[in-house]
Amino acid sequence: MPVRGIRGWAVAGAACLALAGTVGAGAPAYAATAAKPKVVEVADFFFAPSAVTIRKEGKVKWVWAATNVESHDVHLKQGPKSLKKKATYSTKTTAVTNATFVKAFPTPGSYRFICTIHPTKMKMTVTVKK
Ligand SMILES: [Cu+2]
Repeated sequence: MPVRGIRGWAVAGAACLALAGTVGAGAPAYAATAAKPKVVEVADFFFAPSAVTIRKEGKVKWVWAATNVESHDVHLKQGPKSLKKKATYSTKTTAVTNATFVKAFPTPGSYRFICTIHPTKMKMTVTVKK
């Protein structure tokens, strides 16, 4: 009986892991702890959504819209004071379509992004929770 009891707990634990793995349908179980990036569309002439909140270490993925006719970039206008390597939070080039930009955010705080070509129209914020 004691042996059966231990096995019972092991099965329950495995079931929890399996459940966590189903969050990203079809994703391998080992990816269960890696959160999917929040996707932000880079369009003519807006970011959508214009504000996202992620957990510390979370990621944002900017995806340029296929319907764009204008060039856009992603540029960090202002980030937390403690942020290192601020420059890596901006794209090095502009793109019209067929571009993505993925960035991880290990430093909590508020990040303001703009498109340098359309700085008054295209603004967004990323809030990284502690
Ligand atoms: Cu733009």
